[in-house]
Amino acid sequence: MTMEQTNLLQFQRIAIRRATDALRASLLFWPLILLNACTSPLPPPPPLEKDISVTPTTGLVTSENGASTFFTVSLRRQPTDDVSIPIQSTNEAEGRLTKETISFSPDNWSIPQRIAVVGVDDNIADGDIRYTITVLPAVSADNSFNGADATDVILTNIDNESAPQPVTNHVLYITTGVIEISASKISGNGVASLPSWGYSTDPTEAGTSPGPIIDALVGRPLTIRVVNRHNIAHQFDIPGLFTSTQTLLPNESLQVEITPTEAGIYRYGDPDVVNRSLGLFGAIVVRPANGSKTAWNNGPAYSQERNWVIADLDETWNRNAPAVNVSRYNPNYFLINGQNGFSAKEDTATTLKGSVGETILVRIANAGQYDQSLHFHASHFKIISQNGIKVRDIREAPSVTTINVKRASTAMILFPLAQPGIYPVHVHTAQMETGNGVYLNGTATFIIAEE
Ligand SMILES: [Cu+2]
Repeated sequence: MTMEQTNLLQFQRIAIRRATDALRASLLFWPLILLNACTSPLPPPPPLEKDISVTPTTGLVTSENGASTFFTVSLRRQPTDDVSIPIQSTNEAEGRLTKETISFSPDNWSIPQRIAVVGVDDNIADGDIRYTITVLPAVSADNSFNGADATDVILTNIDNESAPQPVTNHVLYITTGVIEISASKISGNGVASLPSWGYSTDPTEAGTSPGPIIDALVGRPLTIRVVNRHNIAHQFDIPGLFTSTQTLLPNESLQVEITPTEAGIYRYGDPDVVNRSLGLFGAIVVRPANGSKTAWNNGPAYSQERNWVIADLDETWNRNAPAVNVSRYNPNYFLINGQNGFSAKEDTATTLKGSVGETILVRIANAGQYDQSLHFHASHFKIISQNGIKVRDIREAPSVTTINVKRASTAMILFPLAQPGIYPVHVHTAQMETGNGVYLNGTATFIIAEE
């Protein structure tokens, strides 16, 4: 089958001899893959923006206390007819304009116009938020101005609520638990209860795997007391933040005292790979000291965040623990945040759900023994850090559709919700898309973008 510029919109017949469930499901993804692979010709260039001057275009600040600022718009030559330039705020909850259109006539064209932008207050500790005043293409009967699209203005609205301070004293109990695997709604297959090891914050409760996400701030001391309520010895570490050779016998405890210096996601857990595979892992999320919605201090901004702890699990290890055959690890479950695909696709803490135009920071920690190559449909995205190493300049980071999160590593990506619709995120290794052989019950979730 050949797709070309000239026949892109024509349907082509494809004969399918025997459609298995897997093939039928993957055919659903076909149109998306084709759309990504094909390009359309560039439209003719719009009139040059240089005839309309906007200054400044960056560095402007408003505040939730109501502080306003302004930018100046001027024409560089006389038009033959009236020129109107529509303007819009991309975020009226942070900054608003006092007019919607800038108008120049052949008489007043030489007088620059000052455009005020006013900071808008809210009662949310949402940090300093970047927004844009979009300068839309000019409308004029003078064809040499009509469609001229000047540069947009980037502003920051300073927050006036202090950020909520996360709890700084934590206790994690090492204990046992159960991972519940849900069934396919269509076939009813896949349900299972898998014994696991995990962490709990309450000594009377079962442990979860992953353990609870611990929130922390750069520069703020954090303590975690780890108590071994399990019947064998364990250790605890946080690669990049804390190492210890101390062995915790049953009922012994260990005190972690750290002050994080770099924002990001860190994996915590048992440094022994067997104990980790049986469920002893979790994540710490460190945010910038000022609580702003940026990946790190002065780093890229986001509007929503998600944290994914992914892992693989060999059921025979979990059922026989601690007597596992270390030379035979054949994982048959692949989980995001302890959930199989059918659950993760509906879990609001996991799905990338939001409005078109939002950017979601996804922090990922792979606690498993296998690399996971995650493919995001719908949009290209930027990988902004891997294993704590940040990209120097986000603008120069390549736009990709897949990230390979290596075993025992971490990564952060910025995912833009660019177009409305529901799209899959899935792993690009066939077996990892399954939960004990049930297709689509492995590593998978959804991107859900609303208009
Ligand atoms: Cu894919």
